[in-house]
Amino acid sequence: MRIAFFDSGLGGLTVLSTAMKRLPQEDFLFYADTLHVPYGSKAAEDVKTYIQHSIETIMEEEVKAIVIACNTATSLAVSDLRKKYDIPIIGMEPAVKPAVQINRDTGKRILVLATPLTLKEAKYRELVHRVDDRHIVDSLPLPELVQHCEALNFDPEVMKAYFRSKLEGFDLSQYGTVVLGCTHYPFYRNILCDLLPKHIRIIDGSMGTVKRLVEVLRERGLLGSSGRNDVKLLCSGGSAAYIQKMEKALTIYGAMEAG
Ligand code: DGN
Repeated sequence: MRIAFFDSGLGGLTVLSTAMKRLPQEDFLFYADTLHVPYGSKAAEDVKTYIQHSIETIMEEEVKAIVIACNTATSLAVSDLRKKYDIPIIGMEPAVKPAVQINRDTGKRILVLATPLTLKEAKYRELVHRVDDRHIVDSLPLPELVQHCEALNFDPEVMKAYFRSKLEGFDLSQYGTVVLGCTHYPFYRNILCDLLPKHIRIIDGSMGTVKRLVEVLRERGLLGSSGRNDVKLLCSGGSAAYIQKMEKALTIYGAMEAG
């Protein structure tokens, strides 16, 4: 059986890509709710309905676990989904906890980049409240970045100009870590790396999520040994053009990671 990954669009491919490297003997399914991307600037109740439909579609396939490879969808729906389904459901959250640990003794601040919806949700506020005892976490919504990614806008100069405009007003010398709190954003890691002062470390939640996935599969005796690292790509609306776009994005990200 396959391990399913779900996102509104291309972002979750960054998590899938990490999982494919870590779990070469598994097969995967990736479902993008492309009819409704982006989630991050829509009404929470509408997005919950889209997520529910997407999960129902995924459950029609033979899957043994679902990774909600989307911070926005996790913050809105993961608890309800866990109540409803028996198979393991692994969620994501912005990597605030590791960022606080990294900066515990540096005297530097942390900047979390995410969608407006993720940053607005109680789950995020509770997370920050729980781990940010020294009040060093700031956040910045990037409402346009998911659309840039969906349009495969990876031109370094155009995107650097976008990030510069968003980061205007931040004294970056004060920051030690930037957290990519949306699974679309790691597509821009290299561009951000070029742009940000060299002392800033950029982290995301993929590794932590995949580590949790492996633990859960192991606990439940679900780790595979005969998979071929095969990926089945699906999307709402079933557009062949979007499936091609997903293939292209996965290749772009794989090359970025390798380089
Ligand atoms: N990739 C999603 C996330 O991690 O929040 C955002 C997707 C969206 O539709 N905004």
